[in-house]
Amino acid sequence: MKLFDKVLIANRGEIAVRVIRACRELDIKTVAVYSDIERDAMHVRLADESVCIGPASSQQSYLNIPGLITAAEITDVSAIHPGYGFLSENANFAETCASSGIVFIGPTPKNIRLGGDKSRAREIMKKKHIPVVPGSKGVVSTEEEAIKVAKKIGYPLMFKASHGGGGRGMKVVNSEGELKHAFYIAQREALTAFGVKDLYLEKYIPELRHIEVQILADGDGNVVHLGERDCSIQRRHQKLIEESPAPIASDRIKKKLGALAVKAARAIGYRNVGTVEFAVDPNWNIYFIEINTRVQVEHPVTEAVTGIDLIKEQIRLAAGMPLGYKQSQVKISGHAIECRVNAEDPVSFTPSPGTITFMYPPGGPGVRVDTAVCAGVVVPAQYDSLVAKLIVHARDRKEAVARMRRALGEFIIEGVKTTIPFHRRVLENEDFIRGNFNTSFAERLNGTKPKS
Ligand code: MV4
Repeated sequence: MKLFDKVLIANRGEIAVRVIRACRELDIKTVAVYSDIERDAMHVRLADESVCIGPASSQQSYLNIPGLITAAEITDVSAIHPGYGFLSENANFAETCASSGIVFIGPTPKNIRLGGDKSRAREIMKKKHIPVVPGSKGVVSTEEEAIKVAKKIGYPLMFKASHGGGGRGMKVVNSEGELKHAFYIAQREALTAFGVKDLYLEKYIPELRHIEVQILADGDGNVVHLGERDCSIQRRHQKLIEESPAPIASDRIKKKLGALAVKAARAIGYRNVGTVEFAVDPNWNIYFIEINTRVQVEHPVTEAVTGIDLIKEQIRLAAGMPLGYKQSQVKISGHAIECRVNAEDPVSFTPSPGTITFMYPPGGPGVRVDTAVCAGVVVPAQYDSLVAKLIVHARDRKEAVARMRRALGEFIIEGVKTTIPFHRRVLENEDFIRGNFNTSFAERLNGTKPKS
């Protein structure tokens, strides 16, 4: 049975290439879309057809809903895959696809809306007895209300934008004296960045591990999890290294994370591919943080340890196929690590766009490189700076670390600065090797944050 005849990929770069590969293996024809400056991009060359959707600016191309729907109509596709970023978590886009008779390869608009409304998601999880960080009941609309909540939960605490994401619009408050100012700053930031000023409060957890669980759900109430990923190595909310399983975590903690994620997905009637994000404190207390309703950049580490192709599953589920396996059939095998190679200065992380003059990607046993660039290609300044994802898989974490070190040693990119030297330093770090790290690790390594 054919899932779809033809799919349009509303994205660019390595994720567009990744989706095209899945479609080709499923015998589905592909349509790439591109902006003026990406006429010769790899995703355009690899797709069966392509359509120019506008000028370089994302706003006028990859985020242009009428342009994308028109491209889908003239190429007669039956579905659209949004990738990550851009329109992947835009409920209006998912709805527009549906009303145009096009399947949106992702969760329902309702799922996406709830994922985007973090204070409401928090309240739903509380009702289902999923642990959340102590904080406000729903949004805090006034400074007086915030002070009242703060008196109850204590300092430090954190304002978060209800409709925020990726860590933007968050403000730590250390005392009542700071609260008023932080409230108005956070409110203004939320309004300008997300168009909604709503804030909620949470007790601030220092030194946390960011651990997320991959879930799959069909429309018949079947939900499975595919284990967890530790994404604690990040800087300014940009993840840099992810791995699966989570290092050091006991089997009991991993089981608990998986069960909580499945419970969370059921609580909201989730379908398709998603991620439940948790904060894990130094005492291994687990708190629900938010739910991400897209396929994530770091999905390959989960693919490596489960052997499951997440993009194919996404497409199958969107076509209405039931989940093909039960939880007991999901087996985690070995250990996988991903390093994000960005065209950025490896110390300051400032973008380094330009022409790649030479590139030699690593290979050999257990090595995967997801990229859409090669020598001679321009890394544009207009989009995110990710140029390649280097993923290794080995029998255990020790071997995965050695394999990643070996692969990073082989990787040559010239013409633009990259984060490869940063990754080489991390892979030699004693604390990283021991699995002893949290979200402060990258800043400390670069000397920008003292050890408390
Ligand atoms: C937190 C937190 C501490 N306490 N929530 C960042 C991403 C977003 N999804 C959730 N994030 C956090 N939520 C509570 N209650 C710490 C983070 C966080 C973080 C905060 C400030 C600076 C860097 C950070 C890196 C990772 C996570």
